[in-house]
Amino acid sequence: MHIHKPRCSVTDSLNSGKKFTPKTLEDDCDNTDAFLPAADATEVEKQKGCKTLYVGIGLMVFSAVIVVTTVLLVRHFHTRREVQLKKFYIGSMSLANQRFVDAYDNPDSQEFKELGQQVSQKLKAMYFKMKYLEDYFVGSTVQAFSEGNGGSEDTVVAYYLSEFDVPIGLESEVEASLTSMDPMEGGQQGRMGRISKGSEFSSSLLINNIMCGALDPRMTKAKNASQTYTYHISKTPTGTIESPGFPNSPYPPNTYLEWRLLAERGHRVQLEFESFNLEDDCQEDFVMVYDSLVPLEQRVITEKCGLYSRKEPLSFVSSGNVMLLMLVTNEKKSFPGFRARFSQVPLQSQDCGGKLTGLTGTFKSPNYPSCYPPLVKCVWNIEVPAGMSIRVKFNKLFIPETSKNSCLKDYVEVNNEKICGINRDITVITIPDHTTVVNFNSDMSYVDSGFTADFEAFLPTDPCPGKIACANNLCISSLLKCNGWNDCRDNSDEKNCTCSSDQIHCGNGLCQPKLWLCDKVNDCGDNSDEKNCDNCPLGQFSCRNGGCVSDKLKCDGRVDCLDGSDESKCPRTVVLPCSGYTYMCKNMQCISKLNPECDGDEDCEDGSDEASCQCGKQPYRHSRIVGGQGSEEGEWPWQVSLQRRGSEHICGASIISDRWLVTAAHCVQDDEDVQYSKPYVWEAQLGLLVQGQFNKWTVKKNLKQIIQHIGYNRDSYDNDIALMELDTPVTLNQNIWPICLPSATHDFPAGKEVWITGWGDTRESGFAAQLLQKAAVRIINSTVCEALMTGRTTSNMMCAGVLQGGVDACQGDSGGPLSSIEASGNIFLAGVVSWGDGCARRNKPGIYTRVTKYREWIRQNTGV
Ligand code: 4AZ
Repeated sequence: MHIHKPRCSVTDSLNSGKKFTPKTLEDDCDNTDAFLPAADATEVEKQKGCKTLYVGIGLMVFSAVIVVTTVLLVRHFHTRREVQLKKFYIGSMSLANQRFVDAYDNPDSQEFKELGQQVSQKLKAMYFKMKYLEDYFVGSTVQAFSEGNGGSEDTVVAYYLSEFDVPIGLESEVEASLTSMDPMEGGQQGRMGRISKGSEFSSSLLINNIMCGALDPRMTKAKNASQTYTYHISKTPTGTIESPGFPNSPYPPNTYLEWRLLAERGHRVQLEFESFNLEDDCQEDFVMVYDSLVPLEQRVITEKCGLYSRKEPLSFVSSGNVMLLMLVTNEKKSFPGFRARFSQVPLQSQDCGGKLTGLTGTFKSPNYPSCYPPLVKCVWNIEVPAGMSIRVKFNKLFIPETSKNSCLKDYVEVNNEKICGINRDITVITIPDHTTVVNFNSDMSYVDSGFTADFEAFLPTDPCPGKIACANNLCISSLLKCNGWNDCRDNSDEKNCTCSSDQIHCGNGLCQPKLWLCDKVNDCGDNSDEKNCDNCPLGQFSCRNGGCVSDKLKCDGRVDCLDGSDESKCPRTVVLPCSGYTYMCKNMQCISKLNPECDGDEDCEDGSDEASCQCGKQPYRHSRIVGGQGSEEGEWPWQVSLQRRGSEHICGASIISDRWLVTAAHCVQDDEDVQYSKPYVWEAQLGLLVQGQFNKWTVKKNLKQIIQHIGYNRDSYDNDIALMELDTPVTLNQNIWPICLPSATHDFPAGKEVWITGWGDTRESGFAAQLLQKAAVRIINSTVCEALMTGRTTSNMMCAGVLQGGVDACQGDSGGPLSSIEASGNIFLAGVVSWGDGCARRNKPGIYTRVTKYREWIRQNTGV
């Protein structure tokens, strides 16, 4: 947004304001006193004639000064009020009784100019009837015309830009006046008002509806290039749009590009992104898609930036026969950009709504899992045999909502219940009738994937034949009741069970293994297994090492708990004697704060806690449509696949710098056939997602050296850590990036969620994964782990897993990272996959090398 240079030079009058201030006026009045000196009466008398003259001149000058000052003051205040902002508003108006002619596509044609002139005049006439608009209106230009897509054959839509010079402070009045031009009419029209009073205005145009909005200020930033391309899809049935330079070079900075897509009457525009990689900050570079030919804020279909994987459908459909794609870039970093394919689809081809009969059936929002169009209305009439009831299950739901649980925007409605939001779990609704109606409505902006649903008929007397009913109306096998697993997804199958002697009775009626008591994990779901675990009496603070100190000693700047934990989570960071519970800055000072690295605050005097924080960042914008455990491209850019040269994947590793990898010592242990400790045996594959699939972001590297920890014990797996040096440094990219190394005193508390990743076996004695897998597990209390692993763990190991079973690392994951996402968003290497009793067994966590124990060793050997 530019500040408009006012017509009267405001800066002049403001800068020279001193001349026109009341003080100057007083000064001038004071000067007039010099003409009336009263001290010498003779002199006064002697100079009588003169005096009259002086008084006359004095009065004239005085009056002149007053007049000039007043004029200048008035001007001054007037121009102050007139400090103006240049405001642009864009809009569209639908013109009834106008037949579209091809010449309207060409802004240089006589026809375009003539109709454009009429539209501009119409706008002027309308603005001149509105308060505020009349005073500040500068001019309008028509940008484009398109053929109306409604029922009537004869409509043309005009797209225009209107300019106003708005005095500062009156912006909202002008905006209100502009929006009052389109009074709300009917809920389903949303903010698109209608004006059907064309005959009121001077011009002969008849307006069906009009919509107007402020231009997004980000769009006025582009300084280098601005360009508009127009595609008539009737003439090019499908085509491709690429950002400039794609895929060979990054898109240019400071660019504003528009692609106008026009389909034939009775069609919609379809736009599918095949590749999408922009800067991750939508304030910098972004793509917008509009359900309009101009960037009207009310008609934004989507705004995108960042990186999207091919797997996620990024596909949009317009409500009418036009669409606008826009790319805006700023001066900073450039990324590869995008490629999108456009086509047109018949308006009526929408598979949406209809009659559904029978005992079961499925239905989904239009285009699922691609986005539904704006302004869509679907009605499904479900009818099951008389006497039966209906159960509707929404399996996935991606319907954006504006405010919490209000479903004011888009929604699906069953039995008068509106459903919206993002829910990957099942939502079940039962209808005690044999018929029901399901509605799906989208408004004119922001779309998403929608939903998939199925329905089934059931007898009210037997809602779950041969099964048991969950509280959420799902039916599950009766064998699943009280099996310790949440099969209903609302835990109702695990309630009211009789707990056995080796189980704890949770406050909410669940039974959980006794071992899980006080392990800092909320296993019951109501935290009752973690209550009353503090051994300290009331008024005492529980130190992390189990000790107790008076509550008053917490955060007093002195270490009172033997482990210093009474000073570690305090508002004030203090310098303390160094211990295992303080953080050592580069200048060797030790500070009390727990995990201060990269938390956004400079806690060390020398700022060293925030000095190297580019590590551990996921450039990838997460996809939501991940049903299973597959990773996305670039999600774990430090993950390495260690392959035996010319053979297959053997172990994982983590990138810690452009030259060094961390892996497990047991991965580089020689056996009778292969000397795994030798660098030439290995090939490191970086930036890989799917085994065997290479692209421009993947890199294969040879190794220069392998450093196995000297204390590695092949029997106990103690010190199971090794370093690998690449033969040449790797160029980091969005899929190849180092993970952060935690300081020696970094705390990964029991219960914290951490991520395991790898191409290892997907089940015990199973097969290796092709696609990089990921799973969330939790850090397990060392005492609990020691008991579960029958004393085979050491302090150099840490345990993580899901004790219910089912989630774990396995053969082939060894050497890979245990990634911990810290509060700052940086990801730290908490562990290295080491060993376990089988895979994913109940009460058998995975065992990981505790990386904090090796921070100094890594520094000494690699300099990282
Ligand atoms: C392995 O053989 C292995 N369940 C790695 C991790 C685990 C088990 C085995 C943990 O590489």
